[in-house]
Amino acid sequence: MTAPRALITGVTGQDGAYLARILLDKGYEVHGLKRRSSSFNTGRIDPLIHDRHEEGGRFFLHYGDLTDSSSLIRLVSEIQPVEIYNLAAQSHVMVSFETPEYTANADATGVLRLLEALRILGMEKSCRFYQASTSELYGKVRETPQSETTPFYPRSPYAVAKLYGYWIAVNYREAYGIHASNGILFNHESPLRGETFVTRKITRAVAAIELGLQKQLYLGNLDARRDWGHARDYAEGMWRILQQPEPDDYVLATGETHTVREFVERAFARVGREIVWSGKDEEEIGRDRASGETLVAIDPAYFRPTEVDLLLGDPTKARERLGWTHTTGFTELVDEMVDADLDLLRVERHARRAYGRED
Ligand code: NDP
Ligand code: GDR
Repeated sequence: MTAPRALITGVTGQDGAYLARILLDKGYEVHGLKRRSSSFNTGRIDPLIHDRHEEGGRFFLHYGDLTDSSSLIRLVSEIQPVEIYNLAAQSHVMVSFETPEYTANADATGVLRLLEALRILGMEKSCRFYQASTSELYGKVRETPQSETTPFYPRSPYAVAKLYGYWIAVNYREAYGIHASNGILFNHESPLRGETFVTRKITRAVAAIELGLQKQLYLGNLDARRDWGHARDYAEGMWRILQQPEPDDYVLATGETHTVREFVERAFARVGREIVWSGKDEEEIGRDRASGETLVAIDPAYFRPTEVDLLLGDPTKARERLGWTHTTGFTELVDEMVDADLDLLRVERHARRAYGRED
């Protein structure tokens, strides 16, 4: 029996790396779209890359870009996937305020380009489509917990672009009968999370402070609340969404919310430090109770022009229809990320010493 073929855009990102592994384990032949970069950008998927000179590999990478229709049409035509997971995006909310036009091109029009590729190639009935939608669509809080029926109110160029992506997937489903589904995923993190998202920024800083490589951590809004889960669980949910006989839209979330401040506290607790807060607003600081050292301070540069204050998802539909539920809770997630960053920084420090770059 030939292996089902999947195409993952954004395969070099956090979710792409987890999903590629899950699909390979399920017996798929996995094709990933990667962008050209001046430095290596496959660090997260290197363990999956098979030497193409050897027999038996089921994981293939192709150059392409969501802003380049012709590359998308050519790739979809050559690969003939039965499932496309569209994970590629300029995914940083704060960066989207600096690059709004590019963000719209990749995150909104990029979705249209892929769906059009399916139509142009006559693959409306032969290929299922997953769109990486987001809890950022809910934006300005009007009801909690947020479910598939909660109205959207996006609060950033990123979220507005994703709103287009959401609706164009729904429209192509209704207009052309494409099996296109949206996963409305709440924040999910892991040791593979990009270093500029708040969770990874915190766990990396905690590890660096613990190893004496950094003195302080500067953050923005400590009061934002997020529903944080583990990326591995959410990648499994993406696959389950595409296995449904009918396309539909699903919230994946833990149903628990925590502040950025709580994340900081747990991350430092993992290395045995207790944070005591004092001061207000931009003057607020977090001190180590034992030593009195200031470990956390505010840098207003990280405040966003418009913020999403509270995200809390209701995953009931995913639980009932997909049998999906998260398996990693908040504390376990934070601890895993801190431990992984400690390991990583120890290896980096060892390498620097070995090359004589550090005493
Ligand atoms: P990452 O930022 O880790 O990965 C994004 C991926 O998209 C990378 O592979 C990146 O390539 C690629 N990419 C960016 N722009 C383009 C482009 N123009 N053409 C082709 N590829 C491009 O994001 P995550 O893995 O965390 O998220 C995956 C998807 O899910 C994204 O669409 C994100 O918006 C969405 N999402 C994420 C959530 C989360 O909490 N993680 C929650 C809800 C939705 P490169 O490696 O070269 O930069
Ligand atoms: P988010 O994730 O915007 O929710 O988008 P991020 O981790 O960037 O921010 C979460 C919250 O933390 C606050 N914050 C900071 N954020 C960053 N990045 N850096 C800081 O120093 C800092 N200090 C405080 C933010 O203001 C915010 O409230 C993520 C992305 O993965 C999106 O692609 C995805 O769609 C959503 O999650 C769901």
